[in-house]
Amino acid sequence: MTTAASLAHADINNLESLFMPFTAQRQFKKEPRLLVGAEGVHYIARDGRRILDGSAGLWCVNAGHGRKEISEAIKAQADQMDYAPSFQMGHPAAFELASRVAGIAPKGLDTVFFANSGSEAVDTALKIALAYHRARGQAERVRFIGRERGYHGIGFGGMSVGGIKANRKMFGTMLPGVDHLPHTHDLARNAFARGLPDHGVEFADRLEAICELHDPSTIAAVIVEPVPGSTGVLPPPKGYLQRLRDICTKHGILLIFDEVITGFGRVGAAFASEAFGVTPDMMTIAKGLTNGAVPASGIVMGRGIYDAFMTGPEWAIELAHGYTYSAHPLAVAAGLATLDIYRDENLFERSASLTPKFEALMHDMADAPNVIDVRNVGLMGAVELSARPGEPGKRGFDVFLECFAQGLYLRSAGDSLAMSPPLIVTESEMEQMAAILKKAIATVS
Ligand code: PXG
Ligand code: PLP
Repeated sequence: MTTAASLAHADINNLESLFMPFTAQRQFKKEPRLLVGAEGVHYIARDGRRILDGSAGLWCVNAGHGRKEISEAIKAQADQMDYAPSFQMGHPAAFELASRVAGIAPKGLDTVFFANSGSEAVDTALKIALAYHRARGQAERVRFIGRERGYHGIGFGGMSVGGIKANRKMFGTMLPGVDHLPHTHDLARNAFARGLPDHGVEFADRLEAICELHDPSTIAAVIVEPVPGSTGVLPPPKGYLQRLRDICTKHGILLIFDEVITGFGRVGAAFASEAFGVTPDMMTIAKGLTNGAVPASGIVMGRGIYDAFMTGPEWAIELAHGYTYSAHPLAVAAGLATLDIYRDENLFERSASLTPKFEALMHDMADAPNVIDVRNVGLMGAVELSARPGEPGKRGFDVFLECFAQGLYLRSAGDSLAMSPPLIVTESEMEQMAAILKKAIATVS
């Protein structure tokens, strides 16, 4: 039997067979950072050290690690029914999870399609947008508008609407018919803003110009993250998201919020759309849906979108799209147990109530060396360092390595260090995290 102990001592003489995702793997394989256990807000490293998890894994372990309620639900489901086909068949818990998600989603978003990753959710949302317009006789709506510095996963759709140069430049021509809004990161006017910055609502007006350029009747959807996470936590300027909403509504364009990171309490409410009071036509969810325990994602949409497909003969498939593992029983079991924890422990409210302390700790780093910005909203925040000349991202990476050496795992995004602790974190654990980060910034020159 494979035990935790045997896993911890698995053969690491062969690190070469694995091609690692988004990793500087030659550096990694020289000095591997291996995790073998996790509990609460800590990882256990292979050398036995306890490492604070400042990023909730990859922004997904919102209820903290080692939740028995979740692992037991997964085990029970695996024993009862390991797999069930999701095409032309169903299992009850899938319907239950959809209605539970609808129950916490903003009013009007009441129908859920399941996929397995954020990337799949994004590509699904884009396909639903195209098919929705076509079903309503607007087949000419084929363009998508994304945003610079946006991250929407790595499928061809998500990469194309995404706005991260490094993620695109290796991969050729992308989807046709995609344009991008400007990003809203404005250091000159908004550096060290607390919460939503005051300046930049007018960045949304670029959408009007883009609509004019392409003819708005050719645009299917606009997709943005309410708060871009991967490019270093960029809270939206006050009024910005509402302005995007108004322009989309005016032109009959679907507005998609990619809530893969911002969903499930990250910004002090169930979803960012609730926190900011702006409701999209669809939102993509993943990560916190199952606390990261089993891959799962979804697209939450208004009934009007679903109904638009319910036209042909009743025996015919209405949406020619789906995944072998849509609503996988283990993922659904994990999702239901996760939503129970969020409810029973009031974790979305907890995120909101921890926000002032988190904000203070983040902004306390403003006077550390090389810090050019601090940003925060809810329990997501970032410290941005100036880039070393000719080495963009290297200083941030060095701080990441120093933090890990000092007992803190967190994400570096270029020269920004992003913090997004599990929502169960205590104030004193947040203090420990911030102290390590601040010291690491000072140590790494
Ligand atoms: N949309 C958004 C907004 C995301 O943040 C995805 C889609 C894609 O999800 P999947 O499950 O396909 O990875 C994401 C994922 C980081 C980091 O540290 C962020 C993500 C994934 C891994 C690392 O910035 N976001
Ligand atoms: N490739 C092949 C050969 C398949 O048969 C399938 C699904 O049946 C897929 C890819 C898609 O896999 P998934 O449904 O897990 O996305």
